[in-house]
Amino acid sequence: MKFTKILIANRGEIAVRIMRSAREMGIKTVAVYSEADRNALHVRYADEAVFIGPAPSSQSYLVIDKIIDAALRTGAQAIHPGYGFLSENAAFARAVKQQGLVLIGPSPESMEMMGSKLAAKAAAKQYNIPLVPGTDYAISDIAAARKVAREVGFPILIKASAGGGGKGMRIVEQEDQFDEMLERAVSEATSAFGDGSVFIERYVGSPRHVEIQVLGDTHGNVVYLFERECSIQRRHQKVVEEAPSSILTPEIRAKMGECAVLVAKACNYVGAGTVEFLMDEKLNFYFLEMNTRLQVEHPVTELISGIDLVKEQIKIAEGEPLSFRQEDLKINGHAMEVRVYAEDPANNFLPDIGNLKRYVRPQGAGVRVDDGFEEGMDIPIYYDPMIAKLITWGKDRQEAIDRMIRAIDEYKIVGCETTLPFCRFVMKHEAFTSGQFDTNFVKHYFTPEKLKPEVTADEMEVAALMVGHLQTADNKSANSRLSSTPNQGFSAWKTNRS
Ligand code: MV4
Repeated sequence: MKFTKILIANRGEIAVRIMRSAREMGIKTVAVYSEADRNALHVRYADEAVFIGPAPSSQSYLVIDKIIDAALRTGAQAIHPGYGFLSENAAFARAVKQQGLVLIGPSPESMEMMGSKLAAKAAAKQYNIPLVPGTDYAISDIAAARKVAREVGFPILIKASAGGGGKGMRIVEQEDQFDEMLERAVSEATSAFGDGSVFIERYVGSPRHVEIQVLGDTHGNVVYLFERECSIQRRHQKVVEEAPSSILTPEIRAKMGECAVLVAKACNYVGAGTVEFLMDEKLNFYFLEMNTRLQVEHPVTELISGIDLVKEQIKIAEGEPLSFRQEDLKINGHAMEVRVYAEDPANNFLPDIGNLKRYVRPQGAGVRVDDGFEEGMDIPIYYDPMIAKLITWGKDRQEAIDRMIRAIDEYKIVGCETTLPFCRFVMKHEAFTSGQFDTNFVKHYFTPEKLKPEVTADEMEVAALMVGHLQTADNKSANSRLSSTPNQGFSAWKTNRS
C-alpha cells in the first residue's frame, strides 16, 4: 500500500529529518506535539499537527492511545516512531496494527525477541554467531553460575536480560565478590525492569563498539549497509560516530555483515535495524544486542552508502521489495558525526539548557546539520538535551575530520554551553586521529582543563593587530576594518572556546 500521509510519533531533529524524506516522496506529514513544543520546528515543518498533552513525555509522546487517536483522526495510514519514546515498544507496535495502521518499523515479535538480551543471544547462537564467553541463559543457581564465572575467568560482567545500552551492567573483579554482586544485580534488575533475569559474560576490558546497519524487507531480503564505529562514548552516551570504522579490513567487514544479516533473519526482521558488536584488541568480534529502530547516528551510514534510510523504511513498510542487492552497495568516502548537547563539558557535562540567543549553523561542502532548533528558541527541560547532530563527509577519514573541525569552528551557539568544544578536543586528539582508541577514550584522555582556551601564536597576532587598529584609528574606521578583517581564528576563539 502506497502511503499518502504518515504520522511522526516523535519530536526534535529526528521528527524533522523523517518529514524531509516523506516530503520528497510526496507523502503528507502529521506532527504530534506536547505543551512544551507548541513552537517547535517539527510542528512548523509538518503539514498538520496534533496537540497530545502536557510537556512530560509520560503524558504526551509516550501515550499510545493519544498517538493512535491522532493518526486515525488525521487519516494517516502509517506511523514512524523515530528513536526513543515508543520506537521499541512491542505493545505500541501491536496497538498500531490492531487499529489497521502500519508501523514503519519491525514486528512486535522482532521487538520482543531483541528486547530480551538472552533471547537475542539464543537466536544468534543457533547461527554460530560469535558471542562473548559466558552464560546464554538466566542464572538461577548461584553455585553453578560461580563455576561458569571461574571457567570464563575474572573479571566478569553481570548483565540484565531486560537491560541493554549499558543499563543494569556490573563488573565483578574477583570470585569472592561474586555472590553478593549477583544478588544485587538480580534485585536491581527486578526493580528496574520487572525481570530479574541476569547472565554473565567475560569482561572485555578495552573494547571498541562496532555496529552494523541492516535493512530487511517483507519479502525475506536482508542486506547490510556496512558498519558504524561508536567507541567515543561518555557513560554510555555516544559522542562521536563514524563510518566506516578505521580498523576493519574488507574481510572482517564482510564477516560481520553476514553475521548481522543472520541475526536479522533469526528474528524475521523487517525495516532498518542495527546489530551491535564488541570488538577486542585482536579484532575478534562478539554479538551484543540488536536495536530494532532507526538510530541517532544513521546519517553517517547514509553519507557513505548514498542510501536514504528513512525512504527505505517507508518503502519497506509499504511492502516494496528492496531495490538493491548486497552486491550493489559500496562504501564511498568517510563520514563523521558529533552530537551537540546543551551540556557543559567544563562542568562535568551538566545540562545547560537555556535560550538560543544566537544560533548559526555551519555550511559548505560536505557538511550536514540535523537539528530541531532555530535562533531564539528555548531548549525544553523535559527532553533529551541534544541540540543537533553535526555530520561531515570527506573522501577519506582525514578530510572528514578536517571538515568537522572547520564546521565546529563555524558553529555559533550563544545562550547555553555545548559539547562542541569537547568534540573539537576529540577531533584533534592523536589517539583519535590515528585510530588507536577504544571505549575508554574519554576516561583516559579527557579532563576539563583540556578545554581551556589555548591561544595560538596566530590568534595572538590577530588580536594584537586588532588592538593596534583600535588604538590608532578613530572608532568608525576601526569598526569598518574589524568587520572586513578575516577573523576566523579570533571569532572561533571567542565563541567556541570561551
Ligand atoms: C560489554 C563490555 C565489556 N565486556 N560486555 C555497554 C553497552 C552495552 N551495549 C554493552 N556494553 C558493554 N558490554 C562485555 N562482555 C563493555 C561494554 C561497554 C561499552 C560498550 C560499547 C561502548 C561503550 C561501552 C562503555 C562501557 C562498557
